[in-house]
Parts: sequence; C-alpha cells; structure tokens
Amino acid sequence: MSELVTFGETMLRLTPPRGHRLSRVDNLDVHVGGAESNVAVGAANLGVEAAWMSLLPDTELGERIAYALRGEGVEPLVTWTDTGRVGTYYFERGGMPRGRDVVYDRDGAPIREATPESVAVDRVRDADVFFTTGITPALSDQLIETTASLLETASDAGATTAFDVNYREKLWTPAAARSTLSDLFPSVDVLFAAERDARDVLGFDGDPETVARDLADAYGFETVVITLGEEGALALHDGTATSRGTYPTDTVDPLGSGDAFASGFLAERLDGASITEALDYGAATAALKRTVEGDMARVSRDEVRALVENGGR
Ligand code: KDG
Repeated sequence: MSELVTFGETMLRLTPPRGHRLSRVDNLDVHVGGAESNVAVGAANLGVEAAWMSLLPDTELGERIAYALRGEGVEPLVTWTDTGRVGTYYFERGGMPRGRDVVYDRDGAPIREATPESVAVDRVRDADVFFTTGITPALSDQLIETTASLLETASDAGATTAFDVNYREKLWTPAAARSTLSDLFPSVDVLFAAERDARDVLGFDGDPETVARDLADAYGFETVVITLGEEGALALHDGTATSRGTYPTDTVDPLGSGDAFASGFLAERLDGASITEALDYGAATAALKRTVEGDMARVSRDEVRALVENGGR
C-alpha cells in the first residue's frame, strides 16, 4: 500500500546546454521527467510513501526510467511491454526574446494502450491519494477511458483523487481538453489549475476566488487550488478561500515547478496539515525545485521546512 499513487507517462528529457540550438547541438543532458512521476518524486523526497504507475517497454531506456524513480524513493509500478518505445522530449533554453521551447517526440509509448486491467489497479484502490493530470488523457482515446476508470475506482474505494489540469497545447486543443476533462471532473476531489488554464481551457473567468468557487459549484470539487505564478496560489476548501504567496527563487530550471507545488501541497495534506500550511509547503517545494536541474523536486523536507519557517518572502 502507498499513501500516494500517480499514473502517467514518463519520458527522457534531453536538454541542450543553455543557449545552444537543438538543431546544432553536440551534447544533451539526460533527465527523467513526466508530470505524474515528478509529483511522486517530490512527495517521496518529502517523506511520503509514493508509487508511480505506468507501462514501459522492456528495454534499456525503459529500465533507465524505473531506475531513476527507484533512486528517488518512488516505487515504480511498471507493466513491462515487448513493444513500443520510451518517449523523449527536448527542452531548449535561449535568452530572451527567443525564450524556451519544448519539442516532444513521444508517439509510440506503450502507456497510450493502457487499460485498467493492464495496470496495478489494486494499488489504486489501496492508496490514500490517487493523482494524475490532464496530460494523460491527452495522449490517446484509450487513455481517456482508462483515466476515467482509474479515477472512479479510486473514488469508489475511498481514496482522495487529485488532478492537475496541466494543459499542454502541443497535445490537444482547448476545446478537446475542456470537453474531456469536464467528463472526468465529477470523480475528482482536489483540482489544481493554473489561472491561465482555468480561463483559456476550462472557460472560467474572473478573480481567482470567483474562478475557484465557480469550478467547485460546477463540478463538486472538495478543494480547488488555483495557481497564480509569481502571485502565489489560492485554495478554496470547505467554502473558505485562502491565498498565500511564493518564495523568491534563483531559477536554474523552471520545468516541473507546478508538479513540485502539487507534491508539497499533497504531502502536507497527507500529514494532516491545514490548507494554509499545505499552500506554503507547495510554494516552498516549487521554489526549491527551481534551483535544481531537471524536472524532479529533489528537495528534502528539512529544506522546505526551513524556507517556510525562516520566511524568504
Ligand atoms: O511539468 C513538467 C512536465 O511537463 C514534464 O516533466 C514533461 O510530463 C511532461 C509533459 O508531458 O510535458
């Protein structure tokens, strides 16, 4: 049994040195990344018993991913397949005005064919929290069905279901995302949504508290967390809205900071903390993640606690 079980695709991220063009680069750094495994890793580093569930091809590259997650204290609940490939993605970082870009090369990953029968569904039933994101149902029609079924299974078994909208414009359109996600939402207890996604994808406009209240009214969420970038986050829980800020950060690598926020928030809630504490731990975990290369929040509970307790706002 695990306190937290997450479900989704994990890829190899290949990163040119800062300022190098992907089309010309000679060296690429290798990281392991996927929103749902990032959340499991962040939570495991904060002391949560975390497992990540997926399908991987039985190849050296598949093993590379399982090995990396095991090394972070996450139990990989992997169904190994004879076919398919490990998806990759590339993260190019240049100076402004070019900014940064993500290039996906992820077709053919076996998770796209995942059925509820092909994954460790008993572990979903036994979890305290089951977490996935909007990236998973964006990957295939089969994954829309499987994500719906796993959320229902977790919910029926009494687990808390947590879901991050995580809209990715390279995977689907806002209209497709809105229609699919609104069918999944009735099985979700805790919703994380960036303010931008709530507005541009889900169609909820207004100040953050109004957006959170309208979302909770529309879908019956127990908790809605609206993330506001540098402005922090607002959570609506049991009808009460709480806003908290962020911690200043020297950003080395921004990817995965939303996942780090979710892991800090969920880890604190699993520990019985209040919404205010959970928001602070989420913000501190995200801030510390940005100081570390790669998508995963390799930060300890002591570091997070020190940032929360010693301020830094
Ligand atoms: O949140 C970071 C993720 O975007 C990254 O790890 C890769 O899951 C990923 C995706 O599909 O973009």
